Order: sequence, then structure tokens, then C-alpha cells
Amino acid sequence: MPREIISLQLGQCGNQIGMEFWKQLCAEHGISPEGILEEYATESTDRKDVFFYQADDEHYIPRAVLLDLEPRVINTIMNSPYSNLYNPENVFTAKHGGGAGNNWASGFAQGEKLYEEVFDIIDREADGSDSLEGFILCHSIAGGTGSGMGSYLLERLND
Ligand SMILES: Nc1nc2c(ncn2[C@@H]2O[C@H](COP(=O)(O)OP(=O)(O)OP(=O)(O)O)[C@@H](O)[C@H]2O)c(=O)[nH]1
Ligand SMILES: [Mg+2]
Repeated sequence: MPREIISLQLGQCGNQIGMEFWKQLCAEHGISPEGILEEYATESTDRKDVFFYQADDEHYIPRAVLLDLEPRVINTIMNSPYSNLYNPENVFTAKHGGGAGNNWASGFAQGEKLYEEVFDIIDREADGSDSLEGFILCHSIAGGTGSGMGSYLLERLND
């Protein structure tokens, strides 16, 4: 039983630190930036299923959801060597692209409006787990998106 963990990264800080987290996990499990199991790691007995799921024999996809109210940081990730690692359906940026302007209340209120779209992604990811252990939320507590929308997400996850 894998006891899966889903990671949610939110806002500039959340996505930047989340990116580094996934780079490290890939390195530790012998998974390339494209999600391909490296030759030297094919015999290993580590439990990759907690943080990744397998699309085919050698292709691993992070149980990660990337969220932001502005596109810049996520675009940077999607233009990096790790662009093919993530499930593109788990990447969400707000259509207006204006962020939350360092304003907690703006982030919280926008989170409320985006509830359906965001929780469709999270629910689908949770449904893909056999025995979900929990979530990691990576976000700053300053700013607006990570802090405000992050608080909103935590409340809804608790529900
Ligand atoms: N440690 C660390 N802190 C960061 C990083 N990026 C931003 N921060 C901190 O996060 C705070 C600002 O929050 P952001 O994450 O940029 O804001 P946001 O969640 O994108 O929200 P918006 O206001 O909508 O842009 C400041 O205190 C920054 O110093 C990072 O990569 N590492
Ligand atoms: Mg931002």
C-alpha cells in the first residue's frame, strides 16, 4: 500500500520551492527531468509510488498540483527541462493573470471563486490514490496567492 502524498504548490514562493523539491525527489529516486527512470535505478526497491505514479513502465509523473494566480513562475517551470515531468492537467493559472497583489484577502476571495476548477484537479488526483495519506502545501505566508488562497485551500481540504 503506497500511502500516497499529493503536493500542492501555490504562488511564486510555493512554485519556486516546490520546483526545487521535485528536482531533489527526482534525483533521489533516479528519475530524469522528463520523468524517465534512469538506467542505474531500474533495479532499486525504493517506494516511488508515494510521490509519483507510473504512466507506463519507465515513465513517472509527480502527484503534484501547480497553482498560481499569475503565470510567470509556472511559465518558467514549463519552459525548463522539467516541463514534461508534470501532468499538464494539474497546472492551473488564473485566466486574468493578475495575481493577488500581496493581498491575503484578495487571494482568499479568489480562491473561493476558483473553488470548482481547483478542486476538480485535487479530487481527480485524490481519486487516483489507493490509500491517500495526505497533502503537502508549499506556499509563502506573505504575498497574496500562497497566503490567502493557501488559507482557503487548507480550509476546504479540512472539510
Ligand atoms: N524562501 C523563498 N521565499 C520566497 C520565494 N519567492 C517569494 N518568496 C517570499 O514570498 C513572499 C511573497 O510571496 P509570493 O510567494 O511572492 O506571493 P504569491 O503567493 O505569488 O502572491 P501574489 O501576491 O499574488 O503574487 C515574500 O516574503 C518573498 O520573500 C522563494 O523562492 N523562496
Ligand atoms: Mg505571485
